[in-house]
Amino acid sequence: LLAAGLFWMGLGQARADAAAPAAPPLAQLATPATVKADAQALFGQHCASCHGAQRLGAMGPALLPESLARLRKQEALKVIQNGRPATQMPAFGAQLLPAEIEALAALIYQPLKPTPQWGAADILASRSFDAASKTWPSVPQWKADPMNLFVVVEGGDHHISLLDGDSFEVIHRFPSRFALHGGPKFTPDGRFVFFGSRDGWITKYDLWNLKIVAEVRAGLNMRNIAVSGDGKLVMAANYLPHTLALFDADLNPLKQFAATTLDGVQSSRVSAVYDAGPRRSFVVALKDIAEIWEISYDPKAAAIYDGLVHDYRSSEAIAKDGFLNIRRTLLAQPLDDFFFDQSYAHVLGAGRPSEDGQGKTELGQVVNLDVRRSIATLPIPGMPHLGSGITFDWQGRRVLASPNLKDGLVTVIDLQSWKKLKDIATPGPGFFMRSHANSRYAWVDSMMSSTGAKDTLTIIDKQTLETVAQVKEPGKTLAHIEFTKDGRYALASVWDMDGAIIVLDGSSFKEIKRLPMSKPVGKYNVWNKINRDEGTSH
Ligand code: DHE
Repeated sequence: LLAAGLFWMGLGQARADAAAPAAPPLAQLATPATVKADAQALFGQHCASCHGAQRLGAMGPALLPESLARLRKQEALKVIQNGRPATQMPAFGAQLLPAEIEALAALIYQPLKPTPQWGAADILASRSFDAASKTWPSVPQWKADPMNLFVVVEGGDHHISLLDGDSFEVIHRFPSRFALHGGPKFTPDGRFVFFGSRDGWITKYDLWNLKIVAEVRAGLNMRNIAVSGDGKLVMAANYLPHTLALFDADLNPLKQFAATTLDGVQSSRVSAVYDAGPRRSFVVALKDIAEIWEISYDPKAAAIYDGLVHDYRSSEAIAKDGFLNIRRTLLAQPLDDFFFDQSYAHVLGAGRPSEDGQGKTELGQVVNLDVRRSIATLPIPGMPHLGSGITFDWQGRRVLASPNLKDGLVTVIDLQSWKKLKDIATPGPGFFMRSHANSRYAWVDSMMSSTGAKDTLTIIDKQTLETVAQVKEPGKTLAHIEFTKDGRYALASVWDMDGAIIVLDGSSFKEIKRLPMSKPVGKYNVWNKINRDEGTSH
């Protein structure tokens, strides 16, 4: 069979599905009870060659409950029936009986027993590395400002486009791993970028030579990756297995951390890992354990670090001084998503309601990483998306503004008193918020709206905290802003299979240019990222 691509393609999928051939009404599909189909045998025959015999993924993505958490069963049936446009997933409607399709769809939501492992040997065996990369020129092999480059993740057909942030022309386009998620991470010189996929693949790409340097599979279901401030280490956060995996800059595996309580009794999915560059540490949120972790790569151990990073697995010296070991802060409840203040001493975090709906996680927490405890609660209603927060100065104080996944509002919080200054109404719940140190305005989407406001970007004046304008793309999902290096232009995504990047003037909000893109889920400006601009995500 051809390589397949069954996976939820993210928000805005409805349109892509509309383009696919119509599925028969689901009521016509026989249930497994009426026709006995051997799902395991069918999987082996039709799916295993691309998705792996164990459903762990191969050329196609993994088909495990963990990776399908966001794909409704009805959608899965449709994809098996009709295939997936713009991917290599073929349609099985003509070859399989409806009951067989149902049986396959049911199978892929069954957890694997025993739970699949992905240990050091698997990680090592998955790694590829282009040894010639050491000889590639250390200057860009293209003409444009390498600092004003945008890396655009096109989720529709799983490609990356590199966009010149001055001419707004595409310099290069190449295929990515399936379903990248989260922000790509850059080395401090802006030369290399690391991408993380939901299936656990990390790709290191040389932006100056337009080639892949190395790849490794860090886990089976991954959340995100972080690159150390010095560009020497890469950390991956996994849901499956319950681990963090550490690599050197060429993706040689260095160490795995089991995500468990200190006594090892309870294990947890890892929600996210971020680099706290100024603290020289990774900070880690755990989904199922009420702890936040800090893992230091502080060069107090510089001699050891620089000399031994490639073979420190054998070095006991490192284990002694806390270097690359877990420092736990105990919390009242787990954090799902968080944000650093400018000093990086504080983590502003929020949980999520538990999956059984019983969890009470309405309030955010402020955790001081030095005193190692929660020092305040944040008065934020709904479900703040703190990971998308931005900071700026307002009337002589530093404030944080965060969108909200549940309510149509942006909450502004004083970063000294931790008090709420204002809720700014937006037409619907938003996912991403952005500004730039040079821009007077902050932009937020309403892409979580269920009442038709997905097409609206709201522009807020950072000085008055008032809404000053809206930009609309009627009937579409308009989301995720990133600014040019100088903060003059804001780039927004039309989140469609035949979508676009729209370049908008950052002051007049007028459209300057439109570039066709395949569901450009996110875009990242090299300069803003490596300089940790206050208006962008970290
Ligand atoms: Fe994301 C970033 C978690 C669903 C697109 N998302 C992140 C990060 C986390 C996260 C922890 C920060 C990673 C980083 O940059 O290092 N995302 C989650 C979820 O928990 C959630 C709600 C559920 C899930 O299925 O994981 C979720 N995310 C989505 C989507 O449905 C989105 C809209 C589409 C998609 O492609 O999956 C989506 N997430 C993004 C994007 C970023 C991101 C584009 C990077 C934002 C940035 O500008 O840095």
